[in-house]
Amino acid sequence: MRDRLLQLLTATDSFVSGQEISTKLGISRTAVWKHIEELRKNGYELEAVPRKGYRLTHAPDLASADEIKASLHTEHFGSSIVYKKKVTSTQEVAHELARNEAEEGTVVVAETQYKGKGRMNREWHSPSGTGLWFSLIVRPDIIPQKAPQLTLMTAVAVTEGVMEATGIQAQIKWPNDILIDGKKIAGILTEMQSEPDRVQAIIIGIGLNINQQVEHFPEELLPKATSLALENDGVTYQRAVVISAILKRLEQWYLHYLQHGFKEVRERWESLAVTIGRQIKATTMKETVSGVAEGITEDGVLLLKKQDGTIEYIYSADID
Ligand code: BT5
Repeated sequence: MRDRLLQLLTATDSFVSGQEISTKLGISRTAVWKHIEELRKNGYELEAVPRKGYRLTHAPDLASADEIKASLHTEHFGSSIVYKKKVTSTQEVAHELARNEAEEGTVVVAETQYKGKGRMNREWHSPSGTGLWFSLIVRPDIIPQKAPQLTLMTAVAVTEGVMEATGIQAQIKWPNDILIDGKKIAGILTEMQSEPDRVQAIIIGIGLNINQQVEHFPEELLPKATSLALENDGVTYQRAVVISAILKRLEQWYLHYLQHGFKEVRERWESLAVTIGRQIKATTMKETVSGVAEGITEDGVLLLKKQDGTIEYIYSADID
């Protein structure tokens, strides 16, 4: 009920009458008033004028299920949202849900993670109430070898979602970083539950720095990380609106991918990537290789053209 009420109030800058709310939500005028009071207790500011109705003047920055649903325009991504104040990692919660048959499109979102993780068990810094730390469960009918394509698809969706919600130009760094002006704003971690020849579930984890100010970052991250607020003169964003934009893009790209395959995802990825066409250094588990990033393969493998003209296939590495 609360998400539908919020949807009505956020859809317009002007007043919504108590009668209209009562009719649209199928509840009494007294119930409307009670819900409005409840919103006020949660930090919403509403103007109430007799015979005109209610007008939302301020919404707090919350990323709970109700707030997200109020701004969400998807078919099924986010139709089930599990919201937690504090978790080890949203990936862990989502894995558990996926093992217990959670439906495709389920989203786990947390205010903070105390064991937020990156690739290869690196740490993901997730200070409370500042960013978006969430995991999405999908169940594509694909072979496990194709799963890396979903990391690249997610990078495209996050980049587009960020640009749409904020107007700030973002770029992709292979394979899973989103950058603004060369600094990391988001990271993606895709993990899989599968049988030998079939994917059962893919858990797409996304960490996006939104409202952190300088003091929220540990010193070692400051030179290489940023937040949307820092890129916007310290002015903060509504996290629910940003996640809704990302989920919308994710759903669109995912449906496109299932229907038409990886080709257009790959083209879009290459057009948004900073890495392509540049001289880079790829540090893999066993060596460091330098060359020009030529593009990616159908499987999301990075193609690196070395000075002697030969092509090196980079499956997993850190790029400088
Ligand atoms: C990633 O790994 O970039 C994937 C991060 C995925 C995080 C999400 S949050 C929701 C879900 N639940 C989880 O537990 N994880 C996912 P990688 O490419 O390995 O980058 C990790 C490195 O990024 C670290 O070693 C730091 O250098 C840096 N880093 C850590 N926290 C950061 C932050 N908040 N912003 C920018 N950089 C960060």
